Amino acid sequence: MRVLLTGFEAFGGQPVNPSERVVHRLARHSLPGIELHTAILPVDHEQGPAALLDAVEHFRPDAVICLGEAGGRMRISIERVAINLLDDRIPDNAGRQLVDQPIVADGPAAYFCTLPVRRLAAAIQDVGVPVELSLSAGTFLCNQVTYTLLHYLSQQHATCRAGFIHLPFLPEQAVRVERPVASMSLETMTLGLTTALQALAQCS
Ligand code: PCA
Repeated sequence: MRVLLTGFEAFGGQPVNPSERVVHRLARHSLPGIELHTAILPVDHEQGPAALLDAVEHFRPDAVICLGEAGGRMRISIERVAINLLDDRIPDNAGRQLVDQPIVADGPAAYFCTLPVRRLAAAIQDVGVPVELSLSAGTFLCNQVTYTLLHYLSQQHATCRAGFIHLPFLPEQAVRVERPVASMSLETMTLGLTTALQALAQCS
């Protein structure tokens, strides 16, 4: 099974993004039954979605898992839906702040992620890593790339499964935040994602 795994570069004044770290860790593992391709996406409303679609067209994966940071979440969050809305609380890394705009004019209101989300969550939980299913990927880049990807795959009538997983802060990020905030170690996140990839390969 060919899997494309993506992360995002750092944003919002943080020095790192846990998703980029996890992608780099997983790129070094070899997992039975999986041909893994990776990409790091810019936090940029134009270049981020474009880089993801380029990688999909280049690698022709059977499944895509996009990763991103959701500082403040307590668990690995497997997203179930992407909505047709951009509404930024902060600017992207190119300084653009988009408010109340559709991602695709006249596109459907939402797409469901097509990964086997419950099976992935059960597998991650079984190895002792905190995980949850989430009904909101937000209205920033993570939601935008997911919606853009699901829209593209739907237009292409592609069988490729796709979805998004948000990660908590790393401990080194949480210590920089004044209020008490949850974090998860890179080792624990990597175990969770390795387990998710193995579960995905078993579903194919
Ligand atoms: N998280 C942001 C964008 C990049 C990232 O890692 C989000 O949740 O939209």
